[in-house]
Amino acid sequence: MFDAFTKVVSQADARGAYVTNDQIGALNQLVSDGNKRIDVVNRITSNASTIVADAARSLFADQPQLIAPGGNAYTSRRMAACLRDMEIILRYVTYAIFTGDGSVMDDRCLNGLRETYVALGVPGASVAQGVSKMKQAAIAIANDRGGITQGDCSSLMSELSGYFDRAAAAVG
Ligand code: PEB
Repeated sequence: MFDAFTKVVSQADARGAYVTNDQIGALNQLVSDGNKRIDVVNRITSNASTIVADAARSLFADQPQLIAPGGNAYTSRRMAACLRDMEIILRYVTYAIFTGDGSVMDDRCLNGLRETYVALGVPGASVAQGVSKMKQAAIAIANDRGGITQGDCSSLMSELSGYFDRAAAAVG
């Protein structure tokens, strides 16, 4: 499990090299944009249940077979498991955006998840769809220009979007 700093150190160490000026520059930028990053984590974290519930509602509207008898979210037990899974994935996305590195999400959430879903008979493509719906909702909330100091969040938003895409691609 890395963050943006330990990832750079680990890669430099593997090459037996010093950290480069470019790497220092990039990390410096990360520090100076740190408040934006923390605001993003804060906004997603404090709206997590809305993000999950809205994405799930929209997923079930698109794929009503999931909640029909025999579907993978039919019975409250499976529905609860589904909402929980979406919440787990969202939580790991917040860790990734917080640390500026996706390895915690890869190692502790996505690794083997596809195989788990295959074994359970849960449709991975539907989970991926749910993740991409969470992405829309999370970005709308994180990128809301209201009530916050104005600044450029485009690279942060594309980084955030990338973590959701990575999670969706891991199961879809
Ligand atoms: C992954 N999900 C489920 C299970 C596990 C995970 C290990 C089996 C054990 C259980 O039921 O609790 N657990 C989850 C995860 C991590 C972890 C992400 C990461 C660290 O430890 N059903 C749907 C949707 C989808 C869904 C498509 C979007 O219709 C999910 C939500 N996951 C779902 C369902 C089950 C499940 C389990 C329905 C229960 C399957 C079953 O028991 O029939």
